[in-house]
Amino acid sequence: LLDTGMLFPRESSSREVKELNGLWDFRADQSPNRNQGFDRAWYKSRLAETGPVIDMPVPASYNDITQDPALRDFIGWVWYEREVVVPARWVADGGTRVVLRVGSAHYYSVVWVNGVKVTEHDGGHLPFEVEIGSLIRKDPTVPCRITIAVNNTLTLETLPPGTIQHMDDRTKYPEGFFVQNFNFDFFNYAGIHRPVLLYTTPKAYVDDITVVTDFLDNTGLVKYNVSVQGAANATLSVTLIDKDGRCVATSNGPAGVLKVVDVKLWWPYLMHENPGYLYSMEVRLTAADGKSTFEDVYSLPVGIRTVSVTSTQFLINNNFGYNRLITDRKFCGKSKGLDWPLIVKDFNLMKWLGANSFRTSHYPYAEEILQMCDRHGIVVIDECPGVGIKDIRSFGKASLTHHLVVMDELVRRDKNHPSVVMWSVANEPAAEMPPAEFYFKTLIQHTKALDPTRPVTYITASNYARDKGAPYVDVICVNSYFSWYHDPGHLEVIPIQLNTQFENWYGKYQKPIIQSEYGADAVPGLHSDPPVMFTEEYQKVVLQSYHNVFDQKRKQYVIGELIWNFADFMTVQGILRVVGNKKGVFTRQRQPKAAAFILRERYWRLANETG
Ligand code: GCB
Repeated sequence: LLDTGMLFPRESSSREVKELNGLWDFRADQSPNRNQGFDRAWYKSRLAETGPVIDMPVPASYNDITQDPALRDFIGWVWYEREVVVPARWVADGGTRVVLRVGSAHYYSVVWVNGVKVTEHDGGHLPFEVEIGSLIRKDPTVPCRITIAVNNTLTLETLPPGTIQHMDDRTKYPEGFFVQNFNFDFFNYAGIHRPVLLYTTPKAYVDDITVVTDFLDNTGLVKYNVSVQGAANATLSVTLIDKDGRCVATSNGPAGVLKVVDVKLWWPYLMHENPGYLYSMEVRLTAADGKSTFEDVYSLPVGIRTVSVTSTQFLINNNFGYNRLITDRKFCGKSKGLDWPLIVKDFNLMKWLGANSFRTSHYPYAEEILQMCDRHGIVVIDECPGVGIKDIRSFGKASLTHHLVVMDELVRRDKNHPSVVMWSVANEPAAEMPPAEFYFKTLIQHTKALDPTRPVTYITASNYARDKGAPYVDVICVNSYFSWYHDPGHLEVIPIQLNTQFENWYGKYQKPIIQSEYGADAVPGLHSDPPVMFTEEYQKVVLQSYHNVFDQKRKQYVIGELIWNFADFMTVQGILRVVGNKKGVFTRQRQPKAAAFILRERYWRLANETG
């Protein structure tokens, strides 16, 4: 298990944050083995001294930034560097920790500070950090040089997995030609995707906080655990503050229960007139080491709610009714880099639709997005990057071990978000293969041990009778593309095939079911009546036909519907895709297709039905 916390960096009276977003120097290592940067130690001096550099924005994917197809499709190590002037007060008193934090970089990262390697990280979607105080020069006029090398190569042991295929036939391919293969269709965008920053804490500090919430009648319960580093005998005081700034409960010590009289629960959007209610839990640490006294303050937003599953229902605060307003937000925009205007636009579009939920297909989204979900009452199925586990070799021991660590990192990062109501450990794995049983049993049990409070699932597209992991999930999540990948063009098969799908799964497992993907590509502006594939009309009819079946089953055991997809997104090039996946109900530029109006009408109608 991981032995340190990964609290989101927040400013407080004891903590400062300095963002390193903006332009960094950048170079892709184009050498045949992609290893020149390491062979020639590019981290030892300024990157500009060892070769040409270009401007690269951080956070962003590098792929679409230039007009160079070689950089768009680049596989291997790329190098980022920037200098930062560290405030003198951070190094002056010796009582401050300075931490370098990367929100995420895809996929494998190595970090140097002033030419000294400080950390590496395996995994493309979760944060990592390292204390760098001892490497910062005391002379405030000497800037601190940060170098980050990032490699996007996917192997059988990465998550998602992939393989590199070398093409040695010189009558067909140029010298050194190779391709990266994988089993997912979104473009493998790469680079430093989330903010890089420096933050400080005192030497004795709050390292991690875990909250689990509950309620009894109208008393809210916040069970908390705080771990401390850097002090053997720190004193902790904990205060819960409501939105009006009133203190509603207090406690002392590293663990306890805060009791909130007349609690305001955290509710999803459109399930309550006051969705996304958050308290603020202020943790105050005091410690002394003989010479000096340290005080650290960290404030964690807390939403008080419960989540539970029965054989037919998914309940939030013991209330059934969230089950029908689900959609799915997928990265889009220019790339995968954190993009505030796009995030806010997407939340506005979700609210316009009347949607109240999404799955983080197919990797963990930025913490900033989950914070928005907490505040707006958007319910999240938090999915790890376990997409495309199709090759039997990626069910091996090394892959499983890495997958367990990724779940450790994901739960550590996201465990306190009220918006996160379920973990998804994978998307469409080859769950009928024999090793899938042990793999998913282990993975799901591990996730439940990390977090006993949330249901765990994975998203399946396997046959109900042969899926080896389904016995271990709490909720069945099924993807299906009737009249698209199966029986293309035959809309009339949807009612019968979808009914059969639900009856088979429910009959075998008696667990609630979410339709976790369904949809059809629509090239905006293409029209045809009667509908044909790829037109807006065809997409509309596919959605409507699915909805008719959902309406028969949703009062029984179908607890959610997630269209595929919120918006169009870029994919690898291939004969199935016309400049990307067009199953969005919005275009990549966030304009509605005809199907968006179908959803808007439906979601608001359903909201008002139970509202
Ligand atoms: C799926 C995948 C999703 C794809 C989608 C499609 O089953 O889970 O990642 O984008 O199908 O459109 O093919």
